[in-house]
Amino acid sequence: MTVPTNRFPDDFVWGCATSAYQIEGSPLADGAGMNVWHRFSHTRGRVVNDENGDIACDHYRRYESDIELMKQLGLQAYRFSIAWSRILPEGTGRVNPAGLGFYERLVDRLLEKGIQPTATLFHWDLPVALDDRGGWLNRDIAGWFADYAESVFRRFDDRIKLWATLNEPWVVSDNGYLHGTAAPGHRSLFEAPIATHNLMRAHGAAVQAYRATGRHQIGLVVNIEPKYPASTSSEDVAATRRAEAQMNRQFIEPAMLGRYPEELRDVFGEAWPDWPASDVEQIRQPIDFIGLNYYTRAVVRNDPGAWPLRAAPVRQSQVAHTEMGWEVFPQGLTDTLLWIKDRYGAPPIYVTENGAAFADPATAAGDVLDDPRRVEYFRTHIRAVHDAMRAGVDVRGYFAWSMLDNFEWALGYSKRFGIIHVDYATQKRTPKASATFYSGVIASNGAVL
Ligand code: LGS
Repeated sequence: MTVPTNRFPDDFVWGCATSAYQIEGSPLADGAGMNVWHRFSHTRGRVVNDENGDIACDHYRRYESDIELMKQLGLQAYRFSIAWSRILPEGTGRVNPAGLGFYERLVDRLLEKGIQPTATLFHWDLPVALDDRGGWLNRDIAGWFADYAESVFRRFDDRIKLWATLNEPWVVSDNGYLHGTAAPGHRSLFEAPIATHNLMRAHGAAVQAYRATGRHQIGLVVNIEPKYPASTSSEDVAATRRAEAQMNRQFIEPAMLGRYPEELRDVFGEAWPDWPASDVEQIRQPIDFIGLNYYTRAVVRNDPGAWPLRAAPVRQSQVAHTEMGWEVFPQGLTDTLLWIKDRYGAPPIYVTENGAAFADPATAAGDVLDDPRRVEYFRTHIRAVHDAMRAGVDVRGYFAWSMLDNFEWALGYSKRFGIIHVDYATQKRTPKASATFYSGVIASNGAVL
């Protein structure tokens, strides 16, 4: 594949990404079951300002006008997630036709507008009925997930050509079961490895189900934050390896190579079991692409007090940071794409999320809200993708996070990642300069970068 010097290949796909609980609102409408993020955000003290996704961007009711906005931007693809609890209110068994109906209307409208729908099956909103049966700690969840996936594949595989099983399983295991900062809010060294393993078994089972029923492409979406040692000391180098194994390889490694990183035993100690070889075999299913979510890097030092990693990030002064406190480091995206290519046999890759939170001005000067730092973030990161492609990485598409400002999990509505501003009091959408910029990137296939 030759990549032109000043633009992207003709078949490169440009899109935006969102997730169900973060934008839809109406989480219990039309017979949906409750999900763990609903329960978590309705528990006092879990989310900043005790905010929740009850209304969010009201996209469940405004999807038609939102798709019109996507059309105006010139988006070629839209990555959204399907809420398991809308499809199967009890998590297993009975299918809720109204839940399928919402995604049916969404997908058909996207197609009408010439926008390719791309679906993620699990973006963290587990049905509470399943959490009450142990959730990701229950071995049976691999089968539950495969059954849910199959009912969705059956209904939509004729219209959805790109599927992802899980979004960022690291966040579920690490934030949800190890540190307790995400739903279901557990803090346990022993639970996290079990959650990891069952997430990956579920991924493998869903891919197997897809091979039996689906005809297009399926992959796994992982968050990767490249780790660089703070010094050349052997302690810092070892700490960097632990952090890198725990965040960056814990999930992709079993999926692609059929083994877990050695370092996980060093991180989790006796809490990291020996898994049956047959499980790991099931996890390693050939997949059609890797979805990469990239936001930042980390410079890492040894820190015996940091539980359980014994590693801590070192803030880089003098360089730009986003509102989340994350360093702006586009080179890390090029490095990560090259790393995936070299380590995992050059799979096709989609950048399934990339973006930045900044405090935007409260009001627009004209019709457009000015967000120069977000524009710069996109410009430099999209260039970084191009650099990797010039160096031989097979990147097929790029999805900006996010189409709309939305519910940023435990941070509530305090952080805005959208290229379109949302006024939560009125639900008014206002494009930011980054939306105009991204439209230009799409229209010129990257030539304006
Ligand atoms: O909204 C989420 C975005 C925002 O930033 C989305 O639902 C997730 O898929 C994804 O995790 N998202 C995201 N991740 C950035 C993670 C960077 C971690 C840096 C931690 C430094 C302390």
